[in-house]
Amino acid sequence: MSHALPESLAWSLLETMLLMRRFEEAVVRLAQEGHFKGHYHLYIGEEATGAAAIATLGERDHLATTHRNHGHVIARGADPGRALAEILGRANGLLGGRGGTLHLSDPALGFLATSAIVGGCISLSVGGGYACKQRGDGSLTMALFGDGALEEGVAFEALNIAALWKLPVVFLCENNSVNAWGSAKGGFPTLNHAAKDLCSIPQSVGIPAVRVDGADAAAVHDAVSEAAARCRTGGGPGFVEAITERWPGSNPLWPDPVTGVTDLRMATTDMALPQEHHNWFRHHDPVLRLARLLAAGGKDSADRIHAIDAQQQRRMAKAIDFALAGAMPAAEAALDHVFA
Ligand SMILES: Cc1ncc(C[n+]2csc(CCOP(=O)(O)OP(=O)(O)O)c2C)c(N)n1
Ligand SMILES: [Mg+2]
Repeated sequence: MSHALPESLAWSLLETMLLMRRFEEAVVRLAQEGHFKGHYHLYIGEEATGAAAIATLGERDHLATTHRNHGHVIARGADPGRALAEILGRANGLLGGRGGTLHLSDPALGFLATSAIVGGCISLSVGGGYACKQRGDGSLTMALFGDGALEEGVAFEALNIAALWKLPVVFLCENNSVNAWGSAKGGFPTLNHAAKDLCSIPQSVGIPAVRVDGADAAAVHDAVSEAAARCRTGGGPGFVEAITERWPGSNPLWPDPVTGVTDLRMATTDMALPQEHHNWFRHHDPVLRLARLLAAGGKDSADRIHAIDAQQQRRMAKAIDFALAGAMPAAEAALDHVFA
């Protein structure tokens, strides 16, 4: 694998990842201010995986995702205002305010129904892959799921059928359990699996599987491109395990923005990194990591990074206004879309 991104791709991934990051920073703030209720999950720490993987997809491809979906929907190009409005349960949201954070998706962009049933998206993606194969147009379906999803029985069945029928499905496992507290320490639930090597699960049914550093956009892009190319030429499914360090704010049951609002000067200048969460800032924050690589280009590159960020922050400010201006769904619409 080359492990280097073409420069224009690196810049466009940074742009996507910054929008994802600023989006999540807005979500946690709006939650804390009481603009929506209920549990939610942030994608902070996993941006390089979703951005790089989704960048390999074409218009006709499908995606199926999970409870930790915000970044996926943004990376696929959904309108951040309508996505935020959906999380706030507003009628101007992507799904009319009926899906909320857990089912956030944009059907017009090829998202099959997003499932917060852990493992649900894996089986949906097999149906999507079957449809792609029937169409015979070289399209594929990508399943984006957490490591915990591999515990579910349906995951093994789905891998087996995809392998038997040589379906064009890219199974992207986002393993965010490195340094996760897990339920034992009072944190968010994480993986309990007898298999210590998660790649051995797809490999047992003959699906090629590779493990990459999920905070390295180039490594993810290489691995997913290879799996996708095999899918598109009839070679059957592929599996990529992208490993990321758990963002400290996603350790407690309720997200807590412990690392603050991302300050890109940590990548573009030699400013001292905060003592607390030093390792996160230095080694694991995928946005800072890509920004550091690009900032190595010198002052013009650093200026460009800040300009892109300012642009994404302006986009998010408009998105927040749009979402907060949205009305709640009308009471008389409560039974719309109810089939039984
Ligand atoms: C079928 C099912 N069982 C249990 C849950 C409760 N639950 C929600 S998230 C979660 C952990 C999921 O871990 P993983 O798939 O790795 O996703 P992560 O949150 O780590 O991104 C569990 C057990 C659920 N939503 N669905
Ligand atoms: Mg997980």
